[in-house]
Amino acid sequence: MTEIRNDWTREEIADLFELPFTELLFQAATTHRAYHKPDEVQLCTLLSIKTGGCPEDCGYCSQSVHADSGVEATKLMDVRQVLQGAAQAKDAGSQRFCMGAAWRNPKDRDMPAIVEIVKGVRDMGMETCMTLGMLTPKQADMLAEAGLDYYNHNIDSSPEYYEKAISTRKMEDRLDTLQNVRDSGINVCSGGIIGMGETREDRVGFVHTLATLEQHPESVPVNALVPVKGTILGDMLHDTPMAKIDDIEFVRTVAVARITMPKSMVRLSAGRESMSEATQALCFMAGANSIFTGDKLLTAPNAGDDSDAALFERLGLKALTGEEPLRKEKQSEKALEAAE
Ligand code: SAM
Ligand code: DTB
Ligand code: SF4
Repeated sequence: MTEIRNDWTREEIADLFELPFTELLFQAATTHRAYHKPDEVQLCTLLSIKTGGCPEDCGYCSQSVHADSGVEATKLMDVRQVLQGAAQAKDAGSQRFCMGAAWRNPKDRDMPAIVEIVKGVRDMGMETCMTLGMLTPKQADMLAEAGLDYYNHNIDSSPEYYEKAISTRKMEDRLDTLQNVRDSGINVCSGGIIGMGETREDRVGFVHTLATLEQHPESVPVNALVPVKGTILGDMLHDTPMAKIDDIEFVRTVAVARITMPKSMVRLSAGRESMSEATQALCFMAGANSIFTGDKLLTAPNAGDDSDAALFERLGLKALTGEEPLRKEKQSEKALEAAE
């Protein structure tokens, strides 16, 4: 069995990126098979529980107040509404419900509602994931106590590229929160975005940062930049010669993440909507074994359940959860009961 290592060097990771594509894919697929069933893909669904108006200036994000993307700012959704979303996701066969808030960090006054949401979704029998920005150790402990299964907090890129994409916080702030999450006992979900104009070296640094954490994140989302008009990076992609990420380079990144973090779930995350089926198939071959389903990510469109069902059929893939989807009415009833 492929050994789990936390002592990867940048050179070793750069060498993996340099392998002939067929060899890289073979190594990644071999590693994948040692820890996962290659025909099973985990289905996760996203819901933005607090959209827009975020004070951070992440250059890719439609929800930043610094972007002119037209995304309307909302307040935190009420519990009942969130549970309805979770019920729909469960009916559609999703295993995990991931909830995102456009915050730099949650305020202490937000925590009781967040705790109630975690408990409610968990009671419906779904895995819960939240991404709320930076957390203090106390907040992480509160979420752990509520039963939160995963916390998503992306490092997004290499330490060097990070400060080019975001100025309002540092990579170390991100790593501190990841440590707080780890210490609380919640599973860690951390990945990043490919195609922000970073170099190959940055992609090496990005994988290196994750693969040398004391314990690898249990989930590693690999997003392709969704170029949203009105964001700095989105506009660069639309209006200047900054090239869209090459599909083969994207697949290489997935493969290198798989080889260096064999046990983790590698999620083919944002950006699937503009990816061909052939590229997605290569990502699954390279070891991606998780996706976001449903027709919306947080604010951006996603591939949608029908096209994913068709893709799974063509590729002979199946959803990781063995559970039969419940009837809509039945599940919604349960969700509403739980909210009362
Ligand atoms: N505010 C919280 C935070 O930043 O951690 C949670 C929400 S934030 C939208 C979650 C992640 O979505 C970001 O870390 C980033 O990796 C990803 N993301 C945001 N906008 C994106 C885009 N346009 N394309 C691809 N990924 C994006
Ligand atoms: C992650 O790595 N990707 C998801 C999730 N974690 C929260 C978010 C993708 C956001 C895509 C852009 C949008 O919908 O606004
Ligand atoms: Fe805010 Fe998160 Fe968007 Fe950054 S990525 S602007 S922190 S919502």
